[in-house]
Amino acid sequence: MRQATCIIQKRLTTMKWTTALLSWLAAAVGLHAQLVNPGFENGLQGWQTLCSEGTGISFDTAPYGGGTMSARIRCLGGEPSDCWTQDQVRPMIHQPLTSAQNGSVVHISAWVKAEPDVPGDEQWVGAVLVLGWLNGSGGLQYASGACAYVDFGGGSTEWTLGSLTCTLSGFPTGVTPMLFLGGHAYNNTNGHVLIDNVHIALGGSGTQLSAKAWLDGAFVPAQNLMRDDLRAAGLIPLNEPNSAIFQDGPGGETIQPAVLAVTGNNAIVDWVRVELHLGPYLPGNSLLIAKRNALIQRDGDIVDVDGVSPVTFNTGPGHYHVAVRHRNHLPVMQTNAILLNATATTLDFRAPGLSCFSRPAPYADLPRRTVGTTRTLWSGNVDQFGALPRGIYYTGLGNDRDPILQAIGGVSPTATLTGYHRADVNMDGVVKYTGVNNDRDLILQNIGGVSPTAVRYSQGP
Ligand SMILES: [Ca+2]
Ligand SMILES: [Ca+2]
Ligand SMILES: [Ca+2]
Repeated sequence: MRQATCIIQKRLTTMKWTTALLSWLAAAVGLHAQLVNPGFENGLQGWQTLCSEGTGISFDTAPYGGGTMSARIRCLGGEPSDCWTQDQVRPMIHQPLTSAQNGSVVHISAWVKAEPDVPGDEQWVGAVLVLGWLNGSGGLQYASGACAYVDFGGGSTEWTLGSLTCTLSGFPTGVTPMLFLGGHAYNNTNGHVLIDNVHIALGGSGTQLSAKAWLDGAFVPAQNLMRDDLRAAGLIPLNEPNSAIFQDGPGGETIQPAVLAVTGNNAIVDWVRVELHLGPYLPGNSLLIAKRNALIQRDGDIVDVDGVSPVTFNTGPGHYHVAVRHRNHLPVMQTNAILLNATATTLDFRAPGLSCFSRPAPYADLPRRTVGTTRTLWSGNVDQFGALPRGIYYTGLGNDRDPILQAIGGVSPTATLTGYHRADVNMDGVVKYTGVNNDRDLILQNIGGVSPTAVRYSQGP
């Protein structure tokens, strides 16, 4: 077995210009764990390479959600000598890992695809990731350990998610940790690796977010507020209900009773879940880095368990996709990863201009509901699991309507039930199947209002 070599070419910028740009960006926006041009939409801008001009990187079509371009790196193709470095590490593209140091936990994800020259050889073609540094003569160097030299996905002609979480160690004093990416072909194969959407986050704590959203079930357009009937009736639990509903953990967030005494625009409507994801190009196929069970106010502010502060996550700075979940709404996730750190960033899921994930056909659907000039999370997802693909169903096995009838006893459709229940779609504290303000009609309305077999597909993670 011999190793093949991938060669790359810096195409759009000179090294000096790239370095100047990085320095300027770092100063301008307080760069932390942020890669420049992580999706190769500007070619190799922001990326550096050890190779000379004229070698083999090109650009190819991107995966769904990856923009229009990906980096396509040649393996085994007439490599110039300066593309070789010590230890036979093949040439790679690289960027500094701003803010990272020994002891830093690093989460990295990227989309990877193998393109073997001979069909069927894809199992031997994959991406390689190195966390290292440039030595005194400008060559690649790396320490041993989990963060050093990693096979990073590929092996398939389909786009797949490569990911790594590790702790940096062995970096000499004074060097800048660098992320290097390239390809690797084994077993006498030739080909390319395609790479896109390289995302990075650092571990730690204290990352903050000020998100805003509307829950459609509680939203009252005439008031431009959500109703807080659950709070007013004393029905909101002091312990987060989400971990049991979403069947994950650890959760355990609690609130003090005084938080639920606040009235007016900042009154608490309910619990929600906010999640930080890395590297998705399809909903349901991303890497969950951190989550927090939080509260949502009548005016849409999503706040931490004190009822007023931005939500704080148990992770460090990074380039995240933010998702919001609620126990009887469809989740939503924004498309363009944003930089989050210890200074709260605002993200408004009510804004029409915010791009949110949608699946490719045949499960493409509006990720949010349009209400006048604003956007809400779709209500009526009473059963968060149920029928597949996940979504809001009115009929069939695992639909979201039957749980309403079951909640009120399953016999008399005119019965009602007071309390904190997922079947209470409009969040007024009463589960109701027929009559004025019932919870069933909203489901029919949200699947389109015409055909009861229509489905509103979930576009969330
Ligand atoms: Ca791209
Ligand atoms: Ca459902
Ligand atoms: Ca209700």
